[in-house]
Amino acid sequence: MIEAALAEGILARAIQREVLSVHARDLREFTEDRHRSVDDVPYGGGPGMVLKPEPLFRAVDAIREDTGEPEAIVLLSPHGRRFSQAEAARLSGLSHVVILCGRYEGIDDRVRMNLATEELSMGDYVLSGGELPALVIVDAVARLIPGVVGDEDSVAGDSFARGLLDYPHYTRPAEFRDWKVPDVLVSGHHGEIRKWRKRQAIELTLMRRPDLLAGAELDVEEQEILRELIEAKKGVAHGSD
Ligand code: 9D3
Repeated sequence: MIEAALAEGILARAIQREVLSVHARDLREFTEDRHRSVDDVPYGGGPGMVLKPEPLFRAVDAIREDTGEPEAIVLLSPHGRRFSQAEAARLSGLSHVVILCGRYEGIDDRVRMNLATEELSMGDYVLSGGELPALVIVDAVARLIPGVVGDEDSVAGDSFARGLLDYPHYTRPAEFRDWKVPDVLVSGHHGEIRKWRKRQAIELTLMRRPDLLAGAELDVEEQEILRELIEAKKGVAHGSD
C-alpha cells in the first residue's frame, strides 16, 4: 500500500531525484516465531488482537542501525494530536522521521510509552489502520521540503500555508453552458484581479471556516477587506437598521 502510493506523481519524482527518501518496513520481517505473528490476544481478555511490542521495537532498532537515531518517532493512533499543516511544517524541518502504524484493534501501550516520541491522529473517524494516515503525513510533509514541488511559489501560496481558504479558479472556456467566468478575471487588470482574489478568499474563509482567521497572516489590504466584510455581515444580520 505504501510502496504503491510512493510510485506515483510528485512523491515518486522526489524520491527518484533523491530530495526525499521513504523506506517502508514490514513488521513481519521483525518477528521470530514460525507464524511471523505481529499481534496477540489482549491481557485481561476482551475482543480483538493487540499489536505486539517486539516487532515494532526491533524494526526501530534496525532503522537505527541503518540510518541512525531518528529525530521523531511518530505513533499513528486515534488518540494522537490532530495532524495539521503546522504539524507538517514542524516535521518537514526534521531530517529523519519514523512513522509507526499498523492494522490493529489495540497496540501494546509500552510502544507509546517507551518507543514513540509523539502520537498523531488524522481526525475523528475510524480507519482500519495507520497506513493511509502515514501516507497523508508523508505527502503533506514532503511538499514542504525544498525541491519536492516544482513551483515553490505554489507551496508558499497554498491556502493552508497562509491560513486562508483559496480563491475560486477558472480556466477556458470563458463561457460554458451559460456560466461566465467573472469579468474581472478576463479583464487583464492585474491589480483588480489580485484584489478580487483576496476578497474572495477572505469572504469564503469568513463564511465557511471563520476558525481559520484567528491564525491567518493577513496583510494590511486583507485586514481592511476583512473589516469591510464583517461590517457588511453585521448589516445583513441586523437587517437595514
Ligand atoms: C475497533 C477498535 N476501535 C474501538 C472503537 C479503536 C480503534 C483502534 C484502532 C480504532 C481504529 C484503529 C485503527 N486506526 C488507526 O490506526 C489510526 C487512525 C484512525 O483510525 N483514525 C484517525 N487517525 C488515525 S491514525 C491511526
